[in-house]
Amino acid sequence: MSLVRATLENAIGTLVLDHPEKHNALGRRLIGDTIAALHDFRHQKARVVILRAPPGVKVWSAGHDVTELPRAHRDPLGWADPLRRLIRELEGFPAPVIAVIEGSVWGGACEVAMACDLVVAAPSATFAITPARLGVPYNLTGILKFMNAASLAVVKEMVFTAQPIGAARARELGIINHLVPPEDLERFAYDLARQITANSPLSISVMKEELNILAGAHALPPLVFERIEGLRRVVYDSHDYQEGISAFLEKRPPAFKGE
Ligand code: LCV
Repeated sequence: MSLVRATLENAIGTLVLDHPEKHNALGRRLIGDTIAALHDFRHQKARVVILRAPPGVKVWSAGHDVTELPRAHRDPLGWADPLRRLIRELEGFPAPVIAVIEGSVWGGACEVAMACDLVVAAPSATFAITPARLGVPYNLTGILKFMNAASLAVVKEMVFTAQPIGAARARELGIINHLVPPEDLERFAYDLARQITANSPLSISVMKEELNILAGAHALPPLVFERIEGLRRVVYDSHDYQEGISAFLEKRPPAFKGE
């Protein structure tokens, strides 16, 4: 049984993340179902996709499924990781994806929301970037996604504290496009979608790709890239990484030693 519900009407695809038992934790099954639905929408030439959780949820997504993270000595966010694949699918989708958000958004799910083209959120939405809470060395394209969504100072605060920020502040900071009362959220999102479907899908598709290419256009000398990857390896090879994952799974606060 699929962990997502996908419908298509008037060229607007609706994709509902629906794994409440794990708060829509982004595990390989949920991500696989989401990617399959996106492929289906692409085939059916959807002109907009709305990505949401069921109305009224307390948690939009709890982020990467921590139980599926490697326990040690492997990059937890490597190229083939399901979360990385989902991010690339969202950015590569040939039409705008609108994230409609109620409830809390954690870790990699923040990147998913920011990989969408527009974000419409209710006042209940919160956003927490959590790698530091788990001892995870986030990957470069993910960090760049955050930097394209907020100022450097804001990204540093969110990454270093791992604390949630609220919807009103996220709106102020431009992380979300619109802050809408929950009772108006659905109508608002579909009105926005209809504004987009009324325009040229070819023109929008190429401008989405241009914008994403330019947003990711940061020259990085191979030496610097290799240094970053070496530093990230020190982290995911560390005791702290294993402690962060174990503490989460054992439902206790982590005791990081900095080694
Ligand atoms: C697996 C989960 C999860 C989960 N994975 O309900 O960005 S990075 O680098 O950090 C990246 C690696 C990443 O995204 O990591 C994940 C970051 N996510 C978080 O830190 C959020 C972790 N979850 C929570 O803090 C709580 O679950 C929230 C606040 C979301 C909801 O709390 P609540 O008390 O309502 P539970 O914690 O009881 O969760 C219900 C079940 O879902 C599991 C959790 O272990 C529990 O399973 P059991 O019923 O078997 O105990 N769960 C929640 N989040 N990310 N499993």
